[in-house]
Amino acid sequence: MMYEPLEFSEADYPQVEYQRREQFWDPIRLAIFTLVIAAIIGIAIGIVTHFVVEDDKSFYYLASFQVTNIKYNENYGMRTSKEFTQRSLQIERMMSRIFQRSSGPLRFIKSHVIKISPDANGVTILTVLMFRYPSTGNAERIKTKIENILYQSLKTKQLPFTINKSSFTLTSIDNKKMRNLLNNRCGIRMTPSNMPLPAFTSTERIIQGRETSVEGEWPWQASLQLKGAGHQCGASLISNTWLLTAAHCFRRNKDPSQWIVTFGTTITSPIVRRSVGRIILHENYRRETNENDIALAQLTTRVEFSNVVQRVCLPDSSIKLPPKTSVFVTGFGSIVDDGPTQNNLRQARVETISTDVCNRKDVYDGLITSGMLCAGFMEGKVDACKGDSGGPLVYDNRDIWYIVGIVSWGQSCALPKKPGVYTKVSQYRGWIASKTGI
Ligand code: 4AZ
Repeated sequence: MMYEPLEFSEADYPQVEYQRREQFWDPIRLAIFTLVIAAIIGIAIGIVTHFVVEDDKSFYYLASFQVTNIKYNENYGMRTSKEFTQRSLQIERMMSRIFQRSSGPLRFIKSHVIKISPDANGVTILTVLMFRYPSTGNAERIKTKIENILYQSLKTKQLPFTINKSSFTLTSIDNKKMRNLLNNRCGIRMTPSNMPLPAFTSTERIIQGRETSVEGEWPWQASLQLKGAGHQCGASLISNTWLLTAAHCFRRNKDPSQWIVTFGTTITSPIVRRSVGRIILHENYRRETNENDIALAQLTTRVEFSNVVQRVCLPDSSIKLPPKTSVFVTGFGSIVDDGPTQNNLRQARVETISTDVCNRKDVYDGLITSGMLCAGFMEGKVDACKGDSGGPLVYDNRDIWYIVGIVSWGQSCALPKKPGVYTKVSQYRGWIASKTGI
């Protein structure tokens, strides 16, 4: 997948002047050389001890407090609304200001607002707070430290929101409770050491190039394979047993017993493998027009969620992404038109394109219907391609990922004015619920 231009750079071969050995190894050079090597070894030992010996543990808390200078807005009730997202970001930024650079071994990792509710004096904020502390720490004692830092900040720091000190409560919670609070744990990426994997790592990676993704970065990505024929399509995990994919993936074969599903970042050594028990195609899928290109596949046995296998969140049917919103598409598809499947999972950042623009005569000339969504770039260059079909187009809302599209079709790959066309998941929210109860 992820068709991106190859960049050829002309290598400059420096002219190397070879010196004679006796001249090179004079005593001064030897001394400098020894010092440099010693410094490198010292730094290496320092890095290793930092990671091995400094045995920090994560501590999670649920904080609740009143803010008296925010008026409640009814859109705060919907977690994907612009109002909730913006307010939450402001609150989270304030929490960073309060807890960052606090002295001692307590390290603030992040906060995540989970609820803004109405209150007689303004609003009540419910937020998860994550800290790291040496494993010798005790949750109750750390709680006192956190409270002290907060009370100190209320006195000394100029904060944008007025926190009612007497309303502040802090409860220690475990990892499982924390993940359940964060959107019932869908759409969350974690590193192997149980730290949240922030969105910016992916963006950085794309700017640098077209590296394959790391384990746990896209934990809902699955590969749909036909027995004897290998990878055919991508799919996304939306519960312990259900996968969302494209209807056109089953054109060749609709028999569930002929399909297997794998999870993990490579095709050849998957972390989890499952058989398929049921395939449900959209009743109104039309291969001539690509309309309603959506399907569900149910695994015969459930998968357990972990840091590397996780479900993606389904968006509310009301979610609206403005044009040019950054979204990511992932898959094992080819990197050139008609090329082979890739063994390593790849990712690409693309941007949503309005249906009006996508339906222009010089683009797709009216072929984009209300159940479709265009994403890519008008100049081409980055796109999904053959073999990425059925896979996810995801949107990051404050480090929680939502599946907004399913790779469906396009004229060739990465051509100018021919962006990728995706099934608009929000349009099928009711259909998914009617078949799966999710
Ligand atoms: C395909 O053949 C296909 N550029 C998938 C995606 C796109 C084109 C073709 C989008 O499965």
